[in-house]
Amino acid sequence: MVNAVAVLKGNDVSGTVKFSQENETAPVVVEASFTGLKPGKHGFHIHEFGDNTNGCISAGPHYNPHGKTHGAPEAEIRHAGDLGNIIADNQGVATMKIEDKQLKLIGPLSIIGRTVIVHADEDDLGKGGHELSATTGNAGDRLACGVIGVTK
Ligand SMILES: [Cu+2]
Ligand SMILES: [Zn+2]
Repeated sequence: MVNAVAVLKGNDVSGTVKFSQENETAPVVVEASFTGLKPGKHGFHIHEFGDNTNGCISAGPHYNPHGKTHGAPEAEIRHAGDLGNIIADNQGVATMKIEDKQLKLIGPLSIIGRTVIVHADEDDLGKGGHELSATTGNAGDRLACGVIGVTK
């Protein structure tokens, strides 16, 4: 079992995202909770770099080790880092628990040391017809980010 955690901090938004993977072939369980969001959907991704030197911008593009286009979490063609949207309630609170088959905590494609980001806008899952749909889902600004680290 490998466990990892990211603590996200932004101006208004904060949250925690926990990851665990039982073994090399098991899906990764992702458990996220956020406060301070605007009600509605917010793009939620793993970005390539664990670098927050210049804030969330330094985390680079979506983690995409297989050179694919942006997509929905359940799609075959997606970035490995594409986790879709989290949905905030009227109090700005969002919680989510999913299992993901493309993320890894074990092996050369591990996401440990990379960055989790929550965005201002909805991720259109590649289907919005915007010029950014195929790369970012047009999810807008990076509201909060945190680097994924090993935990017990
Ligand atoms: Cu993102
Ligand atoms: Zn993507």
